[in-house]
This record gives sequence, C-alpha cells and structure tokens, in this order.
Amino acid sequence: MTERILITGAAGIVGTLMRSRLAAPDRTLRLLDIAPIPPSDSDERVEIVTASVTDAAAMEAACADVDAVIHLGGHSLERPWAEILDVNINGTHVVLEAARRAGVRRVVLASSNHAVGYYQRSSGEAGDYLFPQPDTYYGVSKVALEALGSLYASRYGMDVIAVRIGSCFEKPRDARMLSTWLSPDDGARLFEACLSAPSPGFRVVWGVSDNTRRWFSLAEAEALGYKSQDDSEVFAEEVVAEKGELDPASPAYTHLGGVWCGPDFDTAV
Ligand code: 15L
Repeated sequence: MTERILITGAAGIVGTLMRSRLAAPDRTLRLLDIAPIPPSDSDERVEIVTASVTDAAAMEAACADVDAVIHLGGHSLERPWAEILDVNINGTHVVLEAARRAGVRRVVLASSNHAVGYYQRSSGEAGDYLFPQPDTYYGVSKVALEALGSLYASRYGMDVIAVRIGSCFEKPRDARMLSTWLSPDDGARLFEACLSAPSPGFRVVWGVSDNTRRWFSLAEAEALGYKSQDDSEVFAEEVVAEKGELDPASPAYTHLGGVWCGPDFDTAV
C-alpha cells in the first residue's frame, strides 16, 4: 500500500528543501500551501492542495487517507501578534484537530530554536526538553505548538514529535549558523526518523546537524533513530571570511535565538 504524507507549508523554505528528499517510489506527498507550489516532475508522486492551515474544512479534507502529517506551515519569522495568533497558533490547532478527526495517528511539528531563544549559552549545551524561553511572538507560537502537540498526544494517544529546528538552509548563512545548521539532507533523515520511530508518543527533539560547533543535544533525536551525517565545519572558512566570527558580546553569541534576543530586534506588535 502506498504511504501518503501531508506536508503543510510545502512551498516554504524547509518544505521546498524536503520535497525531493522525502519523495519515494512507494510514497505520495500531498503538498499543501496557500502559495503556489511548482507542479510535479513526471516520476514524482505528488498531490497539490491550495489551502490555508487556518481553514478547518480544507484541512480535514487534506488529511483524508493520510498516514502522517508534517506541519511546516505558518509564518517563519516574527510578525504582529494578531497574525501569529491566527496562522501559527490557531493554524496548528486546526491542523492537529483535522488530523485527529481524519484518524491520522502521527504528526510531526516544526518547532524552532526560538521557542527557547533566551536560553543563555553560558548555561551549557542546550539539552532536550529545555523549558520554554521564547524570544519573540513567533517563539511563543512555537511553544504553543509544542503544548498543543503534547495535548493531542496525551488526550488522543496520537504520536506527535515537535522538532526544534535550528537553521535549515542549503548552507549556513553566518557564523551563528555554523552552530545551528540543520543540513537539508539531515533534515530529511530526521523527518524520516520521526515518521518511522515505533510508538514515540510525544517528543521534543532538536533539529540540528552534528556540527563541530553545535550548541544543542542530539540525544533525543538519536533515540528516534536519527543519525546526522553532515557538519557545517566544511563551510566554516568561507562563512567566517565573508561574515566574520561571532562577537562574544553580541546576543548572536550569548543566546540561542541570536540577534532575535538583542535590543535592536524589531518585535512586531
Ligand atoms: C527560525 O525559526 C526561522 O524560521 C528561520 O528563518 C531562521 O531564522 C532560524 O529560525 C534561525 O534561528 O536561524
């Protein structure tokens, strides 16, 4: 039987990076976004859905006959509170409720380092299940996403894994990302582990590569079966030459959330 995975936010940065990497001959990817999604190549098994994660009826229809949901949808940067509340917080509730109603047993949620952005690096490696310390409204929405995931796992027995993603881009873009980078290939390995780990229940794992300069624990992700194969250090010389090393006095160095924790960061009210 073909497996069907619904990916929300499929037109976004992470969704686009994951599309080809999560494709498999015996798998259909149902790609959902409000933004246009490029059509499929001939040998790709994809279904395209244009809808908002805040549309309950559309989400329930999108969850029909789905084996698992990877929820990447929502604002990926700081936005005014009303938008965060609607799209990220309410949207995550809509997705989880639609999955529950449609009988989907497993949901993987894109959380973020910004859920714990104010964690001070001087306190040591950022362990798994770090208590929330959001750095923005966006960070608050990721805390809410984790809380909703926990609720749906406890109350309805669903398997829900929240991945606190560091920085998932093709390449690290600055010196901080030499620590926070999740390579796209490792991202796919991690999502595969989240999809296949037997009965995980509710988990919160770090989404990061095994970078030489890594700040985060890999233990809980590895307990799910993830094994990172990438290290940002291969880009270090190039990144440091272009962007410089981190200034130890800057929040980019002192806090997990980087400049998002700094006094100059524009929190959209
Ligand atoms: C995130 O959560 C954002 O979605 C992404 O754009 C990056 O800013 C990333 O965190 C990061 O902290 O590098």
